[in-house]
Amino acid sequence: MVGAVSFHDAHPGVADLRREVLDGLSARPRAIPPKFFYDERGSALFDRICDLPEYYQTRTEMAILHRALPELVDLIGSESLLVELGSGASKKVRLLLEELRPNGYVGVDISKEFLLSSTQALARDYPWLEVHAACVDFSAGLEIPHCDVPLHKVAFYPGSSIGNFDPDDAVRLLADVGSMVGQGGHLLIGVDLKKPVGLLHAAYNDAAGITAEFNLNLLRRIRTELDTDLDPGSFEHYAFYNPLQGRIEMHLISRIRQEVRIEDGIFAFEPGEGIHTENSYKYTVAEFAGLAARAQFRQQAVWQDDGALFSVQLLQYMS
Ligand code: AVI
Repeated sequence: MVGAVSFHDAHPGVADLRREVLDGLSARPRAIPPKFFYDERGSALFDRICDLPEYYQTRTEMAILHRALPELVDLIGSESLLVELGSGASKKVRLLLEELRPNGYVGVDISKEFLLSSTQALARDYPWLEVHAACVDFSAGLEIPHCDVPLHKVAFYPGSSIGNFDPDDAVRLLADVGSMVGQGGHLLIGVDLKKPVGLLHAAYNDAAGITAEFNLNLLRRIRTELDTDLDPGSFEHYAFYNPLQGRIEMHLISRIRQEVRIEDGIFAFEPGEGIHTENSYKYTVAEFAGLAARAQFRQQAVWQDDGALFSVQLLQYMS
């Protein structure tokens, strides 16, 4: 398919949101999975986060990729199928497409609107490329269409989204990616590194308040899509680095004592009581090698910036 996009939709619907919100608020500690941040407004807010001065990750990863490209092309070779996980705005992948010139591209994302517009733009700008879009929640398994072709498979998972999974779930996801790319296949992945706490704190508590808006948007989404009396203004954003777990934690904290009705559930909150909305794990290069090895991947090459803020890692599946 040239100049057009084939589209596969397994987008989680409002029933998934209802079930996971009701289950998550009934559990202790209360938690709602971060995948629900990414409705249209949430994806747009995340794009704004990526441009914030405090959020070093996006620009640092871009610069690392730029420098690594010649070596990457040598290591990966041509005749490949590039599968981008969490493709969102797909800016970084353009660098790869132009240098690698793969035979095909599959964009995979949970956010339908962003996925469609980004893959359509790629199909328009690269008419030589076969472009597919798969709207899939890959945290629930990696059944991706169009991957059943005899080409060298390269998964691309930028942005350190792997950090949003607890380590055991991250290993499961990497193992799924391994089965998808097959023996000798590659995973090119962005991994955020451990660093001084002040830098991390600033990145998740930006002065403009965009990260707070992003976190609170989860409540706006619940308010819009479910039957509820929830007032997002009665909660506040709270993010901190937990050094024992090696992760940033984001929470939504109730400002007041209140009872919130969502569908037919009633949830009581004391002032200061919260909902855990996201973890963002940070790794050393050696720690991530250990995680990758548990999923049968070997670290083939690692690139990082001079300040050792972020890394881009080429992993090869060795099962
Ligand atoms: C998508 N993910 C890698 C981001 C992160 O840094 O964990 C999401 C995010 N949360 C707050 N700011 C950005």
